[in-house]
Amino acid sequence: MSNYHIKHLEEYYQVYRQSVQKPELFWEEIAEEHFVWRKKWDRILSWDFSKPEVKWFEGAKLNITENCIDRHLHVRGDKTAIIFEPNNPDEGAQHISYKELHQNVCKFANVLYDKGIKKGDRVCIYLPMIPELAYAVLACARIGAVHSVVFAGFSSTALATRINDCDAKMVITSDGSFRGAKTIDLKGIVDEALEDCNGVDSVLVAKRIHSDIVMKDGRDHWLQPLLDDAYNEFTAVIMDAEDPLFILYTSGSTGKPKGMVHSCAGYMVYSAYTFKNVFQYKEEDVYWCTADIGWITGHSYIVYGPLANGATTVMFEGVPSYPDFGRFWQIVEKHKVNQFYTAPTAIRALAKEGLEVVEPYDLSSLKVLGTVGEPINEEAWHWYNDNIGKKKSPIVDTWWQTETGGIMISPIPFSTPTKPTYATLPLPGIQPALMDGEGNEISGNQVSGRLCIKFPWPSMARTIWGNHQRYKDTYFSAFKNMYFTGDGALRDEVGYYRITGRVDDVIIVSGHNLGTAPIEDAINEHPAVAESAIVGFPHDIKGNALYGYVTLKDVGESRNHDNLRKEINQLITERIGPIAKLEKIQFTLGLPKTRSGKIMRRILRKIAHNEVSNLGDTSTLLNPEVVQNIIDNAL
Ligand code: 6R9
Repeated sequence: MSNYHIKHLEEYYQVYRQSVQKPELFWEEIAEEHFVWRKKWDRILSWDFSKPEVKWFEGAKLNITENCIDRHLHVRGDKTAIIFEPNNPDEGAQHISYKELHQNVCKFANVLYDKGIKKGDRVCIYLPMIPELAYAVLACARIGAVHSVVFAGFSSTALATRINDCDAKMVITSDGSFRGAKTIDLKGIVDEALEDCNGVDSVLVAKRIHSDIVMKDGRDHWLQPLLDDAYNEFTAVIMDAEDPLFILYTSGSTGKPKGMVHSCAGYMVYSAYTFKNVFQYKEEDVYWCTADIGWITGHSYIVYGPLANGATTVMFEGVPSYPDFGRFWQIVEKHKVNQFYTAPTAIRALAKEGLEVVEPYDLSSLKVLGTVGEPINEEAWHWYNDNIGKKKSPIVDTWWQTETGGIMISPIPFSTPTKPTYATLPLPGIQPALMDGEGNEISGNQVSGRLCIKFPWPSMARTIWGNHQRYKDTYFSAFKNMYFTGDGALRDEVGYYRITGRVDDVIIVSGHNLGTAPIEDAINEHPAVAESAIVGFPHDIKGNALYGYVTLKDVGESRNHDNLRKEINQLITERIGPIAKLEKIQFTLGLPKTRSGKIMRRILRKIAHNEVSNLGDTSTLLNPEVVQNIIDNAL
């Protein structure tokens, strides 16, 4: 029996038991058999959640790109590693073999080296979903530089914050990007961001949309000529197991984004192991995850996990609606996709378009369907199951986080019976716990509580870049000796988990985590605004949308409210990005506050949900009178 590739339910339970009884042995066997190491570890695991400090495979030496690329060259060098499907279907797909991937990554690593990038330096990558993005990520890993990919939909301010937070020396970008019928001026956004970033001394620019852009002398370099001149071999830099591999920013409930730091060895082992099991990937399969590499899903399940298994992974540049709403299904047919992984928000948007855009396509290649990013509602689950999977492809509802590095709770297809809206069972090695308000673990089934994890797993983030205290406060302080996820969950009668949503001030909109604080900060920058509060409310397509309550400085403000709304959303777009725009903006006389001055979001949330009959006790508020006014004017 191989504990690397689970094939039926009894095997799952058996492997799971082993993984919990002897976690070190379990992960050692997997690390030993399925990866190449320059030197094996001295110790499998040491950990202390009170510090918190976690180390996996300490003493081992490796380079993840030797596992994702080099070791495949002899066995599957001509196999397609990446299928690049461009925004415009008329452009035609590109098939990049493992040999070509090797050459491109080596050349790119040489370019980085020539520009002075060394092991440990931070490189910010701000690119659309084009092959250069994958090469850039892997080239950083090959040279030992820490990549920080910033989703190329973030604004210049958001980009600048992320560049400065990790002191990136270099930015890799493109002249622009295609998104459906639109183009976006990425280089312009980078230029604006760099006005506030002194540490960046070079910018590499890939050519994608062939727009006229300004290149700053001495700082900006076109990428392609450098790649053309670069040597196509580059000896991978040997890394320690616990060296940082990358930083990826995620929203927090307060203030600045958190730069989650992932390590080389543990991340590699876990992303590869979970990819193999959750998607039941077989050698000839074509796998497609529709996420952007700017998010953790793209890191773990477009790049590292699939490539570490020698898989063929599709990289799609475009959007589901261009040139029409059949685009996803057209790609599935075209590349005979076997595993398809997307977000509930995309499923809901596509379901709305009716079956006319699905039916023309042959989806018979599909074997496994996945979802990630937010809870999937029952209706969307059934639509996906009936119309895309034709009731024969199991849906893996995968729960995990940027912080966890890999999928934590998910069915294993063909082993775990699925249940709509349930992420079902923990993967081997994962020990979830539900906690009550007093800090006690809730045992038994048919219970709900706050979701924690009580034992380390290899791909957990090791720290927040530059702020270990915040890492401790956010994840390890709510419950003693537990990693706290920020999510609520319930466990049904057979032990299946259902994630019920965030229990903190993070709102998930279209699968993107948005912290309320940075959005409120952006709104409050508007000269007419006194203060604001954001809550989520249910939205048919996005899952949640944002409802903003805004108090103006001059309550009798005579300016047109619609103009103010536009200006506020414009500010949010500039500071964070269009994903954080408010669906509804209500101008209020005041915000309900506790006597200590804390905004009572609970009440605002209920009003936004139109559940005003049950607001609870508002008499203890500092200003109970504003509540009725807010209810009367609710949108
Ligand atoms: C991978 C990713 C993490 C948050 C997480 C939770 C929500 C993710 C989910 C899910 C219900 C699922 N989430 N997957 N909720 N069911 N299958 O999305 O990472 O962007 O960091 O978001 O997303 O609330 O805590 P990230």
